[in-house]
Amino acid sequence: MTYMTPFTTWVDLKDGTIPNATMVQTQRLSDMRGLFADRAAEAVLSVQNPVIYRVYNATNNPKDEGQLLYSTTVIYPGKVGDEYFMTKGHYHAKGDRAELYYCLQGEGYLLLQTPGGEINAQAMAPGAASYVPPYWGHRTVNTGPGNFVFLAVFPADAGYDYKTIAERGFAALIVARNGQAQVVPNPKYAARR
Ligand code: S6P
Ligand code: ZN
Repeated sequence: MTYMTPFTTWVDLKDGTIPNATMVQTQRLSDMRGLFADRAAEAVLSVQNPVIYRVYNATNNPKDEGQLLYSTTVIYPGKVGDEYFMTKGHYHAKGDRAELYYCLQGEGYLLLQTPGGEINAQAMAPGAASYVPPYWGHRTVNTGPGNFVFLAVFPADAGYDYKTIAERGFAALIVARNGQAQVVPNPKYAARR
């Protein structure tokens, strides 16, 4: 038996970055084509092509059963039309793998849905430890004026299914109505038949 060496990764609490990240993924509007509901607003903003969020991966742990991965996500403030900046959203490729999100900065929502289209929205602010149970698709949304930052811890073999959400969307959107964040039904959601 060879034992893996324990280690510590530091998160910069000022901004949620991981200075020694093993990988940083930058997602611009152009990487999220068709995910925001308002296509006309998307087209206007695509000239600027803003960075919507970054993911700072903390480890290179092997993607084996029993291992964990963790990362921070920084979602920048902004809207496409009246829909707040958000992550792409995914189901885990191994659907039974759960996940924990711990909010470090800002305000936003963890938006979840079952494969059948049941929606759940968890409000998050610093200190919120929000649980993604097995089988729930999940996306995070920045509804605040500053960055929204959280730490995610998940089984290393969870994997990603982005296709289902790219094809069907989420059953709900989080939009600004009179300056307030509201969870509203997505008229374009393609329910499973
Ligand atoms: C991974 C975990 C997060 C997200 C990240 C970006 O299981 O849920 O680290 O990957 O918040 O979201 P997305 O939908 O682009 O992967
Ligand atoms: Zn996940």
